[in-house]
Amino acid sequence: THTSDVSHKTTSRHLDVCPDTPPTLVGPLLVEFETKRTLESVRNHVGFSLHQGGRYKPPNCIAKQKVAIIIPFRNRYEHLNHWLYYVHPILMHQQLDYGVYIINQEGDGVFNRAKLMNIGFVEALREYDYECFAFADVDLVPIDDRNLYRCSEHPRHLSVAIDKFNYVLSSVTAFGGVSLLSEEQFLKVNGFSNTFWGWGGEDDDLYNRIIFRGMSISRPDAKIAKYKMIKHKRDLHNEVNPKNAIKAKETAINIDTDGLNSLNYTVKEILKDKMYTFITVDVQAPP
Ligand code: UD2
Ligand code: MN
Repeated sequence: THTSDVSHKTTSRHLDVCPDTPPTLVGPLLVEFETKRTLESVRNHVGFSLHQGGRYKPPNCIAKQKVAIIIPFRNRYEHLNHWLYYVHPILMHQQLDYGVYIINQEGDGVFNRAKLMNIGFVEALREYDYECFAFADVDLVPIDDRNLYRCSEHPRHLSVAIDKFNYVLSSVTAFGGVSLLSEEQFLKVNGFSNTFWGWGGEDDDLYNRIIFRGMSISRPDAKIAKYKMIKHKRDLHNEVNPKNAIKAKETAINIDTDGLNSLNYTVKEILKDKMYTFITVDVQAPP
């Protein structure tokens, strides 16, 4: 009868695990940053399928992975609008169960990208049972949705071919930009170091940690792992720190004592939008 049909639909809806290759992918995408995008216009564009806090789950299958996207942030609102506009639809096409976490450094102290990543890892896990963590710069937008934001057997570097560098990988040990680690992999390396203040070195140190703990890194094919970087100058209070290059050579000395197990910070505010969870933190920057 009609009524039993309805109850069948609502009570015993059975979902299968999503396919390995999402059928919803489209391939190369058109990405441009000339258009001015307000947060409001982006929300109208992508907000309808998202849940509060920048959360999404594929409606017709069970996602292969639960992924937290962690974005280190301070005063890059224009970039953030572009990122949200382009990357949300990509992650949806990829059929991920995901959440977007913007970790905003409070104040004008020296920026600390790596520490913000560690904070994002801890704060995201407080909210949901994430298995995979994508540590992603706000200014990098993939231009091919086949570049899956999924963890694999080894830590994974996704930003292989960036327009700024003529779509050529800068070095075989490059690990900055967008990189993914499973919870287990991230715990194994004690996360990022917390002591890379200012620009540079923290990505190399994470790479060293991975090698030091007996893992290697993997990368998708450069033909699909393509990105555009939104043009920018070096930010104020994120000057190159020459100490960082030296520190990045001392990973073996720091890995056990400097990282997730020594992380100290204060959450100042947690703001939930449809498109993200925006967490403002005091990272205790040196005076
Ligand atoms: C490179 C790396 C980046 C990181 C950095 C050194 C690539 C492709 N990128 O990027 O991952 O290792 O060097 O630290 O290898 N940010 C703010 N506000 C600020 C400063 C930084 O939001 O005031 C965030 C933002 O997400 C930005 C990221 O930190 O994308 C990295 O900073 P950047 O874009 O200035 O560094 P860049 O492009 O040299
Ligand atoms: Mn950048």
